Amino acid sequence: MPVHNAEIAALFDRLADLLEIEDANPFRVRAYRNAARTIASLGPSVAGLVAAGRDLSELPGIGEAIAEKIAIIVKTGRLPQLAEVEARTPSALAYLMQIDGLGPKRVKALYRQLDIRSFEDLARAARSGKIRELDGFGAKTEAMILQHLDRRLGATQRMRLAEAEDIAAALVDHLRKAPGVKDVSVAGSLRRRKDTVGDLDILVTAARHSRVMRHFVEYDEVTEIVSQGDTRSTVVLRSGLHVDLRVVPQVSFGAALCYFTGSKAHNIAVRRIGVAKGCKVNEYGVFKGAKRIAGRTERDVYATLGLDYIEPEMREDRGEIELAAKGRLPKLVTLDDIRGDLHCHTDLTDGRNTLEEMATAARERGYEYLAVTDHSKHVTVAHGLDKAGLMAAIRRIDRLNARLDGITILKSAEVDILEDGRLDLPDSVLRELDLVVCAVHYKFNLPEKKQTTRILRALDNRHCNILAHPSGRLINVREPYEVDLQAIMTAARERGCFLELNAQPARLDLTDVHCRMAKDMGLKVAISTDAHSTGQLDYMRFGIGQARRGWLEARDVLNTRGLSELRKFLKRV
Ligand code: DGT
Ligand code: CA
Ligand code: CA
Repeated sequence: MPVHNAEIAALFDRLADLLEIEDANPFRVRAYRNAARTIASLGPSVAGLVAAGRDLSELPGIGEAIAEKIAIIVKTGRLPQLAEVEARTPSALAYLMQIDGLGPKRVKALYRQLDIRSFEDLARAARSGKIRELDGFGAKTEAMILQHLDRRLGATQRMRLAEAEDIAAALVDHLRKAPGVKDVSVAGSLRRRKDTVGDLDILVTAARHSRVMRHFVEYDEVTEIVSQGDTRSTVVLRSGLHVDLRVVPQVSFGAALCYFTGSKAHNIAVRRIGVAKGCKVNEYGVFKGAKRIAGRTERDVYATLGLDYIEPEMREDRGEIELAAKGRLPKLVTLDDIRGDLHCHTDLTDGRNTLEEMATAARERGYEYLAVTDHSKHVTVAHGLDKAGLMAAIRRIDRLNARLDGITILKSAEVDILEDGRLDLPDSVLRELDLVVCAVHYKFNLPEKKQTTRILRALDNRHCNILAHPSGRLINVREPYEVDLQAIMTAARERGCFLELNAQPARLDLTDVHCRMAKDMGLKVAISTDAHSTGQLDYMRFGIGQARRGWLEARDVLNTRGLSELRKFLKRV
């Protein structure tokens, strides 16, 4: 995968930031910043230029030394010098640099004036009110730092779904190779498609006396064996993720899968239903007295208790059991229901692939349409589009649509919502688009009322169709901004707008709970990948998982509609 310009620029920016904290030569710092700026705003891909053997030192702000570093980044994805500086930078400072709004100057002040090196130093200074006394800081900044520290403590323990899924897939492959193994199934929160995962739970069925446990603990990635038994073992993987493995007999597989898929709250509620019917429910089966009356499949387990089969994503004890008892469970949306993607980027701004590559990739996924939503100018990406740039893009799309069969590219843009709620592109060009996706990309820390008013005002623009990543959270990195989503959803429905469920694994925004809220008020959700490359179109499955957790059915989702119906939904009254 070629390294993208924005990534190269980010490495140089970070290097400049960390050097600045160290009081390095300001000319050097500036040189790296200039290089970052040049690369970020460069049209052609730097990786491409290097591959073509071009001399990068011809570019403004890029000398020979930096050109060499770029070549290394393109080759390895890394900047060794940055790793060196990172290694000697106290970890608390490197962390502080990533906090929105704290630039190198203020981090340097914390380091130089309060001698903050560790997270403990930082917490102590913040709690004792020392930070607010520094020049350029205040009580608000101090509170923000404390908030980040609290979050950091809680955040490091859970892993994002996508990462856990990769790790689980490799482990499942390994387990399938164990002699005597029959079924291997992932259970727990991963199977429920929760946005983050605490640990992996895996079930296998195997012939008696199989060597599956040994095979498990001998897996390459295992760094620690916490416990090893005949039916249950726990290990820690290199990634830090813990894994519980259980070996169960075939007759109990369904019951065990139910039990270990959880959630705990769901299990408890199911067991209560069992008790009411005079049955005992556990991981070995459903029992009437000593007799096992179900256990081989999950379906049997539920059916025996008078319940319809409940999809794993719904098993949270949020009302699903009552519906299952009445035969009134929703028919959850599936990947097959999706007819197109309504948010993606091309190499015109910060995507990796061309317009045509994206369109072809969408067609390969069986889609009928793809909305290309390159960024407007305000957001800090290479080549955010102004009016002229977007008009040119529109003409390109028209030409490509005329030439391509089997897919329609919808003309769109991801338009920044400015601080006062205006959109970053004039109505005269928004009018030319098939749909407008708008989003907040900066000023995340406005008070709730202001942030809400800002977004409501954006929805007031009659060209606006979809509000992208409505809460702005980045899992384990940034909390959602303070905003009244109820008010925004109400306004969106009244105005004929839609909210997005952004399927990027770090976003998954709307959350499951918010999807449910939207469904309950009759507001449709667009499940979109925000793909920055052709491969990322496959993130759709993460969006689908969260949508299902939010009980969404095909009819609750905008992009399950065919193109002509979609167009009707995109016409605001
Ligand atoms: P996680 O790992 O925090 O993301 O969430 P889970 O749901 O994977 O939880 P985990 O790994 O602690 O346990 C896996 C499943 O085992 C859980 O979803 C339900 C079941 N389970 C665990 N402890 C209990 C319990 O005390 N009672 C019942 N009924 N079920 C339990
Ligand atoms: Ca788990
Ligand atoms: Ca577990």
